[in-house]
Amino acid sequence: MNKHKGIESWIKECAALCQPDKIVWIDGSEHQRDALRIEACTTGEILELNQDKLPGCYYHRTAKNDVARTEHLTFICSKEKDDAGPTNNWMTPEEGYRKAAEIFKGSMRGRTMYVIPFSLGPVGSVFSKIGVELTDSIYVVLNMLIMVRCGNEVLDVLGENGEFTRCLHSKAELDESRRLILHFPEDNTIWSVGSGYGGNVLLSKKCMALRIGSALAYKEGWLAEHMLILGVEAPSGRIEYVAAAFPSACGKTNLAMLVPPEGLTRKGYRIWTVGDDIAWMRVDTDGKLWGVNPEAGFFGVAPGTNTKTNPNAMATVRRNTIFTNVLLRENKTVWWEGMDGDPPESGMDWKGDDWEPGMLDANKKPVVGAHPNARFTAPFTQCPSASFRWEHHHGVPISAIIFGGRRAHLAPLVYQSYSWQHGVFVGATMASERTAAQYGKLGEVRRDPMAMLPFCGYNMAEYFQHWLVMGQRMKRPPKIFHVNWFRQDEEGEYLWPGYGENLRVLEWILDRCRGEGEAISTPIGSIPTPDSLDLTGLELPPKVIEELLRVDRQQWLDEVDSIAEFFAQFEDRLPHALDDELNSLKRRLTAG
Ligand code: OXD
Ligand code: MN
Repeated sequence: MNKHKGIESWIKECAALCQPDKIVWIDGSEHQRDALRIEACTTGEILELNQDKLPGCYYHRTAKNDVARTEHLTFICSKEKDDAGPTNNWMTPEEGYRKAAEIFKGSMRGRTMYVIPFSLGPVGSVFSKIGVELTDSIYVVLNMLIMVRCGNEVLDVLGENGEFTRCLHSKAELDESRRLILHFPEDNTIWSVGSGYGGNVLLSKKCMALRIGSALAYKEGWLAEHMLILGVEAPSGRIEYVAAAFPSACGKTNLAMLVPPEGLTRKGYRIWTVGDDIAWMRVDTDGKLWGVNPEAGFFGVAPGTNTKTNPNAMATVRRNTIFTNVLLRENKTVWWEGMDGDPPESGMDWKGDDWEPGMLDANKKPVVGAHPNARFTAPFTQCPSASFRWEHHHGVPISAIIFGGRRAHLAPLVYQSYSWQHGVFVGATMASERTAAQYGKLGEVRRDPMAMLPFCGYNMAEYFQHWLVMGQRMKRPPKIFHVNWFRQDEEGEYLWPGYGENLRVLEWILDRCRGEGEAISTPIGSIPTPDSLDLTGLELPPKVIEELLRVDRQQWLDEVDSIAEFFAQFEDRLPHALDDELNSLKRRLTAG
């Protein structure tokens, strides 16, 4: 039960603003969850799926105008604009509270306000943080019960005076012109109104674990990152962990749950999933970086997921899963583009309209059954590759940090940075082609430092500086690498098979971390020698490998110009070390 006076008075304030009919505390019990499921099925907020085929699974459709994160409506509200930096939308806290309060006002009339106490990270760990989300959506409550550790046990840890992040959400009218996702790092507060899409409303995730989390991490000296964590178990039984940052919808979940290709499984390799989206990392007394996954579930992109691309995800979502904006079959199971087998003969699409394969819209474009950003929300522990270290309060030691993007050209399959500082430069200059997880033009290249562009809760120039300082604080910092699984040939065909085969690249990366594994120096970093990648059982002609690892000096010189342009926006806040790295890269590219 709650003993915290601060929570009580804050709830009163929020209730006075939103005017709910009722306030209900989420205690974390199965009994309460079941009752909420029944209530949401009765109102049509969710739909019960076929319980024989998909036990414990439910279905939800968001509003048609509310299917992805709305970065243009997402703001950092700090007193000084400079503290939000040039890459964030900014408002003063006064303006933010005033504008959002107009929308929140009376928005919960006729509705219930649910109070969800939650812990990011294992409950009670000194590394964990507590948040409380107030919401008028049962869909949000049911998702939060999967995504984070919720309920009374969290309140027990919070006690009478503990610090917590205040998260207020209301669907309000679900009107895009009255939607705002606001972060107040100086007040440890999040206000989200007018949306029902996960990335905007499961406030533990992008809003707290990343935007507010990164601001807290900067203040307190740790890292809150948009990264998966996985462990590679070698035939000897040794397990080494890597953390990897990729922009949204670039395969983080697939990589985190990787199944080794047959040859490597036979050798004795195995992957352990620690997290698929967010890593919180700290320097410990051993001088190493240790990471935890603060979440307790997966909020993964469904389209394209199948037993070939991600068999572990397919096994994870067989029960106790909420499916959002996928296709609903007549037998009350689900389907999405890129799932195994043939499409169903008919069904209801993500908009709730009748659907059949081959349908074309008014512009003669195929009508999809599932929205490209359709999602599954599933408990972490259901994943067959879930790491036994996941609940460990201390996390896992990180040997390597990997940055990656979706680049059809330019970036080779893998390269290693020359130092921590160079690695920070590699992360800071990451770029990727836009995917369906964000609004905007698909395919357009955007620079997305450390995959944190939409998630850094403060000035990104300070964030780069923070990364540089973190490196100095470690006796044995992880080595930093860059990968690109998406390089294409002239016909637009992918050169690298990806998926389970990516383990071959991870093997080389970990070899390098141990001081083993051969490499060749290039102007951009060290790439594998052709025979240092274990390609047994993979029939890739040497010419393809050569192309995958090729560094095109002219293309990279163009990249240098584009990086300089990107850096210019940070003006004199940009750490000199990054300018130095850019100059060194240019020098290496133009030398000999
Ligand atoms: C996500 C995202 O949902 O990055 O993880 O958009
Ligand atoms: Mn993400």
